[in-house]
Amino acid sequence: MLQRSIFHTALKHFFTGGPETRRSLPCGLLCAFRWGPGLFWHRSKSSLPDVRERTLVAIKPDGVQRRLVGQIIQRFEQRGFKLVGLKMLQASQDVLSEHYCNLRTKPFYNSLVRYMTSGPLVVMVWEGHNVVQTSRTMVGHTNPAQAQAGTVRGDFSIHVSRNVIHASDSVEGAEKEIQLWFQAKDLLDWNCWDQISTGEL
Ligand code: DAT
Ligand code: MG
Repeated sequence: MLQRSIFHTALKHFFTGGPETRRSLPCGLLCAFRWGPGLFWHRSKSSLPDVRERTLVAIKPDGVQRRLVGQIIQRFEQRGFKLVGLKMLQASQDVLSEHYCNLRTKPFYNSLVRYMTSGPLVVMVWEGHNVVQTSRTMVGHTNPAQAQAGTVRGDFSIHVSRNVIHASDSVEGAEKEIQLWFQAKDLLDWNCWDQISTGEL
């Protein structure tokens, strides 16, 4: 229906307009038919800011052992974020000492590294508007005893030394952590079909 009215309007301009119009119209018409109503839908909309923001989320060995991977991924998917990288791995001491470099002097550092190397991790990169801050809210307080119900730590954990999940705490931190855990070629740029309903205003 929309295409038919575009066609009629275009024809009218073709016969009533000048030579310029006659030269450019066939190209415009081709585009209209090629892209259809989607072109016009997109034109009237603008994207949310920072839809390409990314963060690193890791399910720690206790989360994997307790088979919480599916439930945790589901929370991020349901929230509207886009998964752009995912892998399961056994972390090395080297990567962990880089990842937790600001905690090396803490008394719990050695036991933290022992715990983080005790079994596989599931490491992910999630993308979307405000994903860094929103993920931190979804993950909850570092100490699960203080984490709100409804957060991952508040629902699945009782002690700071077994707090199930990691999420980057700033955009700059996320960039560093993503580079540490992933190679650029392992992150996928793909288009979500629900982008228009979740990411455009
Ligand atoms: P977060 O993971 O919320 O960013 P963080 O960066 O301060 O918290 O600490 C990294 C991890 O170190 C945390 O997830 C669990 C562990 N940790 C922090 N404080 C601890 C403590 N007091 N005792 C034992 N482990 C602790
Ligand atoms: Mg941290």
